[in-house]
Amino acid sequence: MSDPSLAEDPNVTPEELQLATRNHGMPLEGLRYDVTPAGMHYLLIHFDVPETRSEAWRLTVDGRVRSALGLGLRELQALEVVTRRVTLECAGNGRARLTPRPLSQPWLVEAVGNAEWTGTPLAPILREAGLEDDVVDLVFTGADHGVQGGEEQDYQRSLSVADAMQPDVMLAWAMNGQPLLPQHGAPLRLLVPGWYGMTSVKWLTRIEAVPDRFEGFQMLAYRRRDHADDEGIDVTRIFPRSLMIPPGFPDFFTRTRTVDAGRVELRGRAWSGRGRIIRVDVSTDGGTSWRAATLGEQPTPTEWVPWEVEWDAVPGEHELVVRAADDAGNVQPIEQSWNHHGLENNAVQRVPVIVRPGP
Ligand SMILES: Nc1nc2c(c(=O)[nH]1)N[C@H]1C(S)=C(S)[C@@H](COP(=O)(O)O)O[C@H]1N2
Ligand SMILES: [Mo]
Repeated sequence: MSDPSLAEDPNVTPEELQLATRNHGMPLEGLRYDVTPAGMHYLLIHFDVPETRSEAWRLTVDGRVRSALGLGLRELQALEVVTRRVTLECAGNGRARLTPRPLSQPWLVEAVGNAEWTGTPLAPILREAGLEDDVVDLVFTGADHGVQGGEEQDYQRSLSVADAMQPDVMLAWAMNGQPLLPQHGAPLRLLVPGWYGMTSVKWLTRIEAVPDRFEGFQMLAYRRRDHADDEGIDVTRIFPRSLMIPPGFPDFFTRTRTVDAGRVELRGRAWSGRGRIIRVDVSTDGGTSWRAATLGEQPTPTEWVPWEVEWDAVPGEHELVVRAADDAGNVQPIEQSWNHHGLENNAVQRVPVIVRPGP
């Protein structure tokens, strides 16, 4: 029996192309910037960018709380202000490389960005509202609305009380020093450092405290399942990944790289939401032999780490491979294991390069 949510054909469908042109990735040369320029940051929007005018907008905090809150943007901005760099990655990054291919946003590897977000910590707001003792989850609702999997819905994700109270979880109104762009969640979004992007609800309008585990559509959609009927495991924190700044220059259509023979400086970034990056290995022969890259300093704990390694490139065709590991024991797999929605696909990056004789 064929599953209509999977494609055997390697060609993307018109529906995937439609999603891919709306939701762009970060051009990999964007890895050059410590902080990703807003227009280069990847984008993932399930439905439409909703119309949310800041003057009329209010955040409601209600449900199982002692005092419900209604907060305008100015009131939020009068609270403690924090600025934090956060590497955000979509849980579907890498999906398009799977066979069969789960039909959704067809990411290759570029669904990532490292922006500088300004906002206020969430925990004091929850304390101010006063969570009742029986609260299990906090449900975050966005202003966007649509149908997915046959179910009409507002975009909603939840966090357990313990996860929501983490000191680095914030409500953000600015990105890279500018008010949030419409496509990144204006006027306010949730930001949960270390977690895959689906948790960071954009166009946030409501936080509801509930006494049961929330099992809305977007909670069940982000479970790693071996097959359609598998109960699966919640997708939460980001597994390690490393990417390189594409060396040399590209071919327009195939993107294959050409570099001159001689000494080539390979550089890139690595990140993990599960621990500290402790190792990045680079292969210039398709994964037969590996060398450890030199890790740069990680400016803050919630963002990516720069790495570099020198390559003495000899003429011919080469495949560069990069693999990161964190101190929690997670290592990028060489071969990707398959799962039904194509989530958490952090297989090593492979970059074909043609080395031409030096000038
Ligand atoms: N309200 C709302 N929030 C959302 C989404 C959405 O479609 N609606 N997409 C999520 C997903 S899947 C990701 S990966 C991130 C992407 O954030 P960005 O577009 O700012 O990079 O937003 C998350 N927050
Ligand atoms: Mo995502």
